Amino acid sequence: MKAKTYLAVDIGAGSGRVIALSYDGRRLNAETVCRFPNAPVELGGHIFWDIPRLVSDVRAGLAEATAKYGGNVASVGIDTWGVDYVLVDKAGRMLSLPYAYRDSRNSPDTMEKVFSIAGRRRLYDRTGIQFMPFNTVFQLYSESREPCSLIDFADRLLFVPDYLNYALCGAMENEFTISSTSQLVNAGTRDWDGELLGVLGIPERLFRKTVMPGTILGPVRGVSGLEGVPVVAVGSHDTASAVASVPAVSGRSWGYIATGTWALMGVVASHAVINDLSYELSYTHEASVDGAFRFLKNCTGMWLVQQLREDWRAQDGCDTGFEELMREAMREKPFGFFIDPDFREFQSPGDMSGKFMRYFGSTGQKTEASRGQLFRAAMEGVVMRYREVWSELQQLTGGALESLNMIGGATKDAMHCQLTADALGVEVECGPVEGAAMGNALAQMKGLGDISDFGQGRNLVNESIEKQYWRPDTQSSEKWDEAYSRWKEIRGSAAAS
Ligand code: LFR
Repeated sequence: MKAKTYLAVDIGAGSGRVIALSYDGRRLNAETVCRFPNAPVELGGHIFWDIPRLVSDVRAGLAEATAKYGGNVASVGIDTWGVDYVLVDKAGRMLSLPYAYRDSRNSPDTMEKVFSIAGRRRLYDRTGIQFMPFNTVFQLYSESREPCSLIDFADRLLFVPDYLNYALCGAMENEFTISSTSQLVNAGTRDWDGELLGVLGIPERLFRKTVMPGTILGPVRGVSGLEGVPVVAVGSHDTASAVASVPAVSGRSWGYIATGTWALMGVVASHAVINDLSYELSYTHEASVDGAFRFLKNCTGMWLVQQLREDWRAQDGCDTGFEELMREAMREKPFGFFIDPDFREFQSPGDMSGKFMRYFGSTGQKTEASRGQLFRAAMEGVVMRYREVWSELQQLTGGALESLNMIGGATKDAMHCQLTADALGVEVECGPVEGAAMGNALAQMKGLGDISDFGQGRNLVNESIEKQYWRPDTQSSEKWDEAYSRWKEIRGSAAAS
């Protein structure tokens, strides 16, 4: 067959990429066409996403891909991070740049206010979504309390990928997986929760019935050479696309970690698991590309080491690469320092090394640490949390998990993969690195009828990539057990202080 190319636009909270996924009838081959930065802009003490810039970078990236793949391009799909949104008026004009989810507006205080109106337990029982201060429900509540709320002028709410689709082809839709990140979709009806919206005073007119991944939205406009090529709604939430790419085909029940700035760890569940335990542990039920649930925990991923690197770049005026930093960290002794990666202070950008030092001080640890030690503490903290989540998942699924797949950018880091295997004591199957882009392409293929279902998609990814396997070092398991107990103690003391 003549090769077909699906263009996947995959944008994270730090950068975006256009990736060409070429299919020759047997394998799907990923090639990165271009990358562009995605940095929030600061205005009036708040941080916002620079949407006009993203629109022009996406167009430029697609034009570059078209120059290379020309007539082979079958379709285009866009995925991004979750929760953030654009409000548009009746004429389709953007009312403001969207707040970035790490903005200080999104604080636990707002969550408390929403709980006092909607009820914490009721909110969970209806949506099954993990409580995170930046969920759209809390952001919209903040907006509605502004003295001059943009909601009054808004006709529609479009999540960031919905808006980019609109800019590219003129279709204004709310895609299902990205909508599910809002905490406004009912886990039972799988539709917008009208009662919840009513209680919170958020107008229902902002939302439309969601469309599923694979829906053809309309032809590309304004990119020369691509006119007429369809834009397909994909798993527009990057994590939905990433999870769609997990090449789990062994028949064993599997869990996954979708790695990047975040680490999303969970299972795909056909039914919601909303009960006392999932509520207490605050597990999420975002939507999968095929309408099932991504029952998972949002854990802090590479964010901490990205921020440490950023600090040091600012201090030194030059950038040290990840490999170099990883090597420095590997030379340090294990378990010298402990941090809780989900500690609240660590969630906002800036001065991460200072924040680590203050954390060490307040939890009775040494307050002098080398860069290698800081980096190592971040990585070990991240995998300690994986270990905890893995055991919670076993509990929540009745001990059913037999294997673990890790996908996404951070599977390139040997240290990360080995530490994960060691911390969990399980073999970790890694790949694809380009998880979100591959999953994005699978939804395009589904929409165009090139695969019949997403199960076929997993098989295709499995045929297309070289997986890597990381086995736990059994010699060190006792040391990990001790360190894990110590890590929990320290985390407890930080929470108490
Ligand atoms: C990962 C991700 C997570 C989401 C976070 C914020 O890129 O999409 O799934 O919780 O970003 O939107």
